[in-house]
Amino acid sequence: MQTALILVISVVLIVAIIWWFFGKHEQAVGQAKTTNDHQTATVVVKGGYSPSTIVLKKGVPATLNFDMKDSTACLSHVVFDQLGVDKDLTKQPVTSVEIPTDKAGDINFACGMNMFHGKVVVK
Ligand SMILES: [Cu+2]
Repeated sequence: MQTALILVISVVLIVAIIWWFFGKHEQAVGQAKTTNDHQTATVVVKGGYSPSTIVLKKGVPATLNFDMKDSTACLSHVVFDQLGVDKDLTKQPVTSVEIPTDKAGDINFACGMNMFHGKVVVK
């Protein structure tokens, strides 16, 4: 009887772990604030990017502010491969990145080790 109980608990744990790593978690989408024909959005960096998807309006100059709240080396840099941007976020509390919005599409960003990902959607 006890063996059966242990088996059940093990299966529940394994399923929970698999869900945690591979499950499709709800991802927050951030909208930019637009003032005087300029849009800004803030991404909080703490154990990942929050929100991890930011929607920007096409044709409106945009600034993405990375609010650094993480002290791990992993997230110390943010890299925009498509833009050729690699910023050190540890120099100041908030680091701004100018995002070109002249054409619609996705612009991906990641930590320096390519472990955490986020994207900017221009539309
Ligand atoms: Cu990393």
